[in-house]
Amino acid sequence: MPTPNHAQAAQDSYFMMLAIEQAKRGQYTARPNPAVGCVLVQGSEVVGEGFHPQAGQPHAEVFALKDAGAQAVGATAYVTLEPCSHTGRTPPCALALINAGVKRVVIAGLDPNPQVAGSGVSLLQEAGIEVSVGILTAQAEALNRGFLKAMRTQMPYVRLKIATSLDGRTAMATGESKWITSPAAREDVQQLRAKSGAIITGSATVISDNPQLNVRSTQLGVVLEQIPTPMIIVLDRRERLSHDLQSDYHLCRHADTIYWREDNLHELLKMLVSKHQCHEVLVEAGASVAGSFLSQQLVDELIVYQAPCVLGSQARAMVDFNPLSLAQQLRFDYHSLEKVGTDIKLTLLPI
Ligand code: AOF
Ligand code: ZN
Repeated sequence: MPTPNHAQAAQDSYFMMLAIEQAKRGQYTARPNPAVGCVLVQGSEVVGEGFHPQAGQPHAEVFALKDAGAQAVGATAYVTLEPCSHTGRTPPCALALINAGVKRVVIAGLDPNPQVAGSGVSLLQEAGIEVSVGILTAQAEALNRGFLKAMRTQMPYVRLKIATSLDGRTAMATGESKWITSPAAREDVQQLRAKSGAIITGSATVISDNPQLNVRSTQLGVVLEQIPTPMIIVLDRRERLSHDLQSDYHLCRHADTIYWREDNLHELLKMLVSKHQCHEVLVEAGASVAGSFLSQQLVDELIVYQAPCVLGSQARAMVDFNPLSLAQQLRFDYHSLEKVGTDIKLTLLPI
């Protein structure tokens, strides 16, 4: 027989899992705000659910309270992020929970936003509400890698995506690369783009592939119009895409394309957070850009879609990077491995 404490821990994890499922509903649309979910529970019954759909709209707690109505009195609230204590685009959620008569609040993790950062918890506790923090923290945080990193470090969370052959090649020597990976793998990339505030590419990729780099999937579970369009950053140090040439390419007709003509990628990333609130950034480019990001240790997550084909030793390598000895190698941890269509998707974390 589990002790009452174990029973409560199991119940807390279960309802937090439901709150995380709610949060996921906002994962492509809430930015630059975090994706947050909330579930209200009376005894062992869910009486209200909500998530934060879009910046400017009410927060998760407000939707859940509205859903519960009078049943919020005496309920336990499960929230995937510390309820806010500030008046931003919307009034403080901690106050809404207090005013609704919620008895206990269970929180996955604190909100590192300096305007909140523990003061949501204090506000609740001062009102006599029991607060528990730290339930399924890792799972909840996985939904908001960019928001959390940006709030803590003013740098975005950077994903580098590369599509390769089994022998790690990304194109033939001629540049021909359409297509190495399967349609299912390319569809999977749509999720990465949809999460990103900005997509970074290089002028060489624009010139050789004329990519669209847009979000166009109808399989994301949300209406496309609700997904904020990612900004496009073209790294163009050598000004290969002069003003005259720009209109020849898909990307250049995109309203939010920035041509970055300086060399400092760290500055670019910092600027994307401070000026544009881009908390998650996706790099989709060629070997030279990939090499720059990796060797400057600017990558948080490397995603490799690997197709089961061999392109041979004349084909292009996946990263321009020439270590002088084995000691200078780039190394990663395998985080996950998944079959996507006929390919595999490797997610790696640099060490
Ligand atoms: C919550 N519940 O569902 C979310 C929170 O400008 P606002 O009013 O939308 O506030 C945005 C900030 O509120 C955001 O930066 C983050 O700190 C917090 N997000 N808080 O209590 C929610 N989305
Ligand atoms: Zn709030």
